[in-house]
Amino acid sequence: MNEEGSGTTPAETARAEAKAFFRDGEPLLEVCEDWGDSYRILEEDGKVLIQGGKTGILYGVWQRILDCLCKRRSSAERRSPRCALRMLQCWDNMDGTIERGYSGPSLWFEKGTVSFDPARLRMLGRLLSSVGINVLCVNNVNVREPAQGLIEEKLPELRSLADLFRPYGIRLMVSVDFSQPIRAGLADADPLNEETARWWQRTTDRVYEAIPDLAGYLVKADSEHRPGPFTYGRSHAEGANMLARALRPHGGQLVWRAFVYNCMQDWRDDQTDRPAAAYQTYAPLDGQFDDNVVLQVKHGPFDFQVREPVSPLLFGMPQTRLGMEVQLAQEYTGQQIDLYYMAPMWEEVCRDLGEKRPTILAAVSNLGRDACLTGDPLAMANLFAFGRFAWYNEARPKESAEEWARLTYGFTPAEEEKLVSALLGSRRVYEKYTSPLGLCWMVNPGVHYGPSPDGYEYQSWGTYHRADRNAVGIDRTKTGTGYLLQYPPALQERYGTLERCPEEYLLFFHRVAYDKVLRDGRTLIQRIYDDHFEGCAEAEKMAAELETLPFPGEEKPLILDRLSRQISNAREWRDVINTFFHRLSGADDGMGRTIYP
Ligand code: GCV
Repeated sequence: MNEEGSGTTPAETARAEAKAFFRDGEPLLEVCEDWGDSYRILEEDGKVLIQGGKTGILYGVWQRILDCLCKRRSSAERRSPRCALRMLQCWDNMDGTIERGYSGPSLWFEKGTVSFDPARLRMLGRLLSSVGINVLCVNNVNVREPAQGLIEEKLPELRSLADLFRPYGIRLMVSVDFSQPIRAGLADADPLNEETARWWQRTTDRVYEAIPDLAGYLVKADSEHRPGPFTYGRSHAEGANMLARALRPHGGQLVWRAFVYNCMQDWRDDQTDRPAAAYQTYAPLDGQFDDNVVLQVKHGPFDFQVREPVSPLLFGMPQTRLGMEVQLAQEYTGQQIDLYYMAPMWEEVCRDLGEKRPTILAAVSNLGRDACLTGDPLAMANLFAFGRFAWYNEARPKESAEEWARLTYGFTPAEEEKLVSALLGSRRVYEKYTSPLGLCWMVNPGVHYGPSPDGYEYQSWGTYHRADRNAVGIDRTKTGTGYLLQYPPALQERYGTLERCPEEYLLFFHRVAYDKVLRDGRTLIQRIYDDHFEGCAEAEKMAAELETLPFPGEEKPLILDRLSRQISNAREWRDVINTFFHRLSGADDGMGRTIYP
């Protein structure tokens, strides 16, 4: 991307981008005041007219550019985004580190201050707006000093970021600390204390004087030791509404995360079931949140595992504005070393949600200061696909992978086919060598990369598979923890019996004996062995295919390095997990392959 095209309003940016890209054959642009993010592209007698709202006009220009690069006609339909809020949430700390970041340091924080290369951030603004992102939350949800200052003494620094992204139709959001009034000298942060509410109102008024179009606040409360309303015996509706009311006069949104569970569980306690926690906390509060609150729910009930069923909370609060959170940062899914294209996961979740498909989406960012922005250049496919998924109802994983590959590399059709099929198969391959059949949490604790079958088994995080010499998995049906009952009846039916439960979720919902014969005729233990052997072999094959592709000079070494690390990782997973189950079960592999004693 070059630097041309940065205007002061999105419409000016749209004009500059169109001029720079189309040069002589510039399309006509017409701003329709009340169209918002919508646009329409009309082609007649060789002339092109793009009509769009104040931000929609920019999306229209990006789409026209994309259509031209993909050598296809533009649709004449008026297009509106599926999601009004298409948020990228960055877990950047002000010391420059990124929680769960795999792409180098923060692009805008360094040594406790806001510090950035304006040209690079303008490039980023173009990139994000070109995929349709319209909200950027700049700091970690775990708000630690000095990030609290972003809405106080460091407000001018926050403003410099907002000014920079505004021309691209991107509004800033900031993560705030629920206990922040205490930092300012108040006795407590009780949401029902009028002093607390007044403090937030004053502070928020000042924030909006500096940044009138701030999208709002993001809050992680009472989660993993963060402060929250529970300290004062208040509900999360009371906590969220107090903040939402400070934002309301300014049109701001309060995004409240529903990632609440007991992270101090005793592993001996088999009654507390972490996946059930969010629903237990929030479903009773349905209808109590103000209408500028968004309750942001992770797509699965655990925490971005390789495969999880859809979170039941996404069905359970019809009177609440719900947003769904996905994670582009590959915390549990290969850390931007192993290839893992995520769009098929989102499609699967939305398929199960049916008409409850969310219209507010947030993604945890996978960006950093690395030259290619995403550590692994191929991880950019996830950001692209997320933007398309949030904007276009009909965006499909395959289509997004093809578009991204075409726009990025301009390969021959055969080469493009290889890349797209690697992307589309990558999730299943990763799942097979790490955690097939709904196994979760066999990662190394803390870092979350590489195998450690018992690493989380005797810890306080509620993360158990409870493998013993006879069986593995947790019964979450009504004969077990009862978690299944949080789902609507159709999903209870689907997940509730061994016969019907999709195999990918088997050990998530059921406790199964190793010698149980599964639907495909193999025993559970044989499936565990087979999946790990196959996943590893498939990773090797995929790497061999990708190595033949003519990636650009600066990317090739990065990609090759990651492919070879992926193969080592896959072999380690295969051997560690198979050996773990072999030792426990005493069952030999029916194929006589090497399992280390
Ligand atoms: C930002 C997981 C991650 C944490 C993260 C947390 C969250 O537990 O490991 O790093 O904290 O999710 O989503 O809040």
